[in-house]
Amino acid sequence: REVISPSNGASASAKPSTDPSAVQADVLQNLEYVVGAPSSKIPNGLDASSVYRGVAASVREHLIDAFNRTQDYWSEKDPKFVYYLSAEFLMGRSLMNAVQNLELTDTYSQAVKQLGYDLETLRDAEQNAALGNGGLGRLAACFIDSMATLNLPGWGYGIRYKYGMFKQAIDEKGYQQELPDIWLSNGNPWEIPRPDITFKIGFYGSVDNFKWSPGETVLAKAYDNPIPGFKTPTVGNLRLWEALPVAEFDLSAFNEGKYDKAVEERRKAEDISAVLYPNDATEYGKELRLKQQFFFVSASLQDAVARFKAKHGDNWQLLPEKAVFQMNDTHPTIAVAELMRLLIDEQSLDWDTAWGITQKTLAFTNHTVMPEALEKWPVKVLGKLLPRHMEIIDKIDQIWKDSLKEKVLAQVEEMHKKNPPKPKAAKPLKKEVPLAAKAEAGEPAEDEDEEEEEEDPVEAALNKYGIITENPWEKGVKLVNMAYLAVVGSKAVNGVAAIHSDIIKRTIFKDFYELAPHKFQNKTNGVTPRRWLAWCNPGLAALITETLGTDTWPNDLNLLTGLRKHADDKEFQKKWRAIKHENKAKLAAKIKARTGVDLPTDPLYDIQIKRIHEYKRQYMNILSIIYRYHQLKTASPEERKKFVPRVTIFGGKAASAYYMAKKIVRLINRVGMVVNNDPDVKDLLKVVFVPDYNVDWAEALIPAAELCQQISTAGTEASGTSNMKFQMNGCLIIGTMDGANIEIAEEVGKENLFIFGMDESEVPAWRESKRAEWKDYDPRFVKAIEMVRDGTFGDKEYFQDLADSVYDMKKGNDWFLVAPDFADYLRAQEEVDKVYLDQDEWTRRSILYTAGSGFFSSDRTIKQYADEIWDVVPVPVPSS
Ligand code: CRA
Repeated sequence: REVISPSNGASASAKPSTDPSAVQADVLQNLEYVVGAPSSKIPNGLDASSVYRGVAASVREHLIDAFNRTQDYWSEKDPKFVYYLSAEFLMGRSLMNAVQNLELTDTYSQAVKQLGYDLETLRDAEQNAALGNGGLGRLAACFIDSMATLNLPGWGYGIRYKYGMFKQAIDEKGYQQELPDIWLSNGNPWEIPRPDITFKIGFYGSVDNFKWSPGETVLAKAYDNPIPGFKTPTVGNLRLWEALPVAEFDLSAFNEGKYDKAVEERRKAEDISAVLYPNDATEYGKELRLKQQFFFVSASLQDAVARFKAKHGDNWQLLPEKAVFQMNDTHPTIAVAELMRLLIDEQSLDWDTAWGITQKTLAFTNHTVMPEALEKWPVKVLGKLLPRHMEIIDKIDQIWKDSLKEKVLAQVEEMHKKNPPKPKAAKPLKKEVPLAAKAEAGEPAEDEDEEEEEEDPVEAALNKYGIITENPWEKGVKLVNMAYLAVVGSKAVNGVAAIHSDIIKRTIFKDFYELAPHKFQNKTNGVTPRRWLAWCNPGLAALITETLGTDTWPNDLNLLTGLRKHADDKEFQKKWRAIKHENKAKLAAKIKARTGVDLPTDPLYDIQIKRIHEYKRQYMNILSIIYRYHQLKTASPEERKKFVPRVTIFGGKAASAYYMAKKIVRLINRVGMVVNNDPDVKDLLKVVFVPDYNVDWAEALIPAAELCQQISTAGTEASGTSNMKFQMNGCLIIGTMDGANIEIAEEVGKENLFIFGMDESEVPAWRESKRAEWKDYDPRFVKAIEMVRDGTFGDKEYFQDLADSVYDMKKGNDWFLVAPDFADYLRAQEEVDKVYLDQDEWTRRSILYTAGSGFFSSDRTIKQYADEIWDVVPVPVPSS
């Protein structure tokens, strides 16, 4: 082995070298002086984790070098910046992404090879940064990747959670277990601590004549995470905040022997950035959560405002020309009140001026129409934690309601003209609550027997659209509707796919839309084609580059349309298929290593990976597999021969308090245990649940998938983003006309997807009336439910209420339409089998999927945000 001695290599002050020998020397130096590996052990005798840390420390030098150049340049040019405020950034691993984005893959591969390692092995030594739940958090990660790649001046702002998304284990009985994610235990080479950048964050206390005296104060300390763009010297920034006590240690308490009290401050402060709430698309409603939200929002706004002030003094009217804050769902929406507070209380602006600036500086993205996920804070809780903000919100609400009055009066008069008021108002219908909401938000207080007081219709309407409203399920309890606050305080409001942006205008934000239609926009989600195609599927990436004759497609994904003309080419199809097969084999090996299950590589690989949720209908998928199993068990030898072999893979975490989701996880695992061990089944059917699904798993699963399940009840999945990742990797979709599936169908041709089920316009009527009369259960559905009930998969008792939830209308309500969609779902599944038998046709479609995926690059999404909402232009950093 050739080993270059450290002294030949990098010098402390020089720019990091890209020559493999010098890089190797640099790695050795970092191993010795950063990792602390004794030189006697280098290069042999070191474990992969240590070598990984040495390599990461070396890559970090390249990142920091370009990061400093970028940030200095932007600071000097002073362009408008976008600040992406998000409670979640689901980054995954950084080593390979950094090396590849910096175009140093060959350099580092060679350098570590000479030390006896390969980059692939080192890659696995890295912990996943799982500071997010699911789609929303991963979207934020894709967005900052695109911002850097497009040279857009901008930063992400979030929380440096000490513990990220819990680790999921599946025990031998099939239950989900949650374990803490101690992701920082080996340090984090991808961050730069900034002990000099801190802000004070206040909570509680009192307000006297508009002056807030917080009762508790903590420090927010910054950590910068450089975000490399691809084929550009630009390196962006993700600034995450850690909570620390203002006073480190109470010495007098310590001296009195009160050790607990002495460290109490520290613990109380650290709690704020300790854990990520493991809830996806659901509200959690805990005071600590609100504390987290205000903590990172206040730190980020103070930081940006301070930077503005350092450059522009008190010229606050200029703020909207220099900064825009994008609020990622309702989690950061306290920003509306905090920006007002900063401008009024700290910078002495008057209300109207501050309000004008705020409304031009903030923008809001809504990610869901699930009522339980639209955060509403009790006035009591918000008022106690943030008394000054509550005052500000009160005033915003008053002004908003005043502006509504005229419209509401006219509506009521109109209504009275058509329908003269009856002497006694009819009792409102009981609000129907999806099971998910019941499980996670707790049952609403029922006070049905109480006589309803007659309400003034104007008051009632104002209550409905007010930012502050009465809780419909709990009399006398007032709530702050954070989504409404965001809509009123923002210059733009967007949904995340065409259908979703349309639905929010008709439903949750109807009145807001009618009053200010110009605010409402659509920004269909996208994903970064670097991580989700070029890096995770090197085989396919190489074939694409060879076929298109260019390697620039990851920056210009519409070039993929050039693949269309090869879709029918048999030779090309063969190459395409071979790559898929190789990816399947790699995945099978990984699954074998992690779960012990042996998977054949010839069957159709059918994958559903996403958070476990009733609306995503993993339950419907497993019911169809249960039925398939039944068919296999009862098939004649002739029928068996016609079976199209399938490997069905699931992955996803259930929120720890989500009762039904946990049962679904268990059911899938139990079905797997039975099916995979049944000698009758052989290789015709396999059911695997990959434990601890995360970004890393996704990078292995998606390139191997041939069919993916995007089967949410129409109207419930705002967009979906795994659908786009699968599409890029040539995976066919079985799905409903929901979220971004609709736009994918437009790009690929609807006939090339396996579409089934009710569409969005049919769902409400079904829920309201048809369901009550419906008796027409498909016998195959009845059979599958029976098998859940009769103990085929063990634990009869445990699964009864899961069965009831879609079948027994007295006990459940099948809110997500599993029963009525089931027959059409099976029809689509049969169609899948039929097409899979024709491998050329399957491959033709697969090529068309990838060819039609250009629109779903997050570069396109971010360009649209920049042009249509942010008004931020690229500022490319000159190459040094
Ligand atoms: N759960 C939506 O449900 C969407 C992502 C990103 C979600 C997905 O359909 O693709 O956001 N919503 O836009 C959400 O988190 C709070 O709401 C999601 O990830």
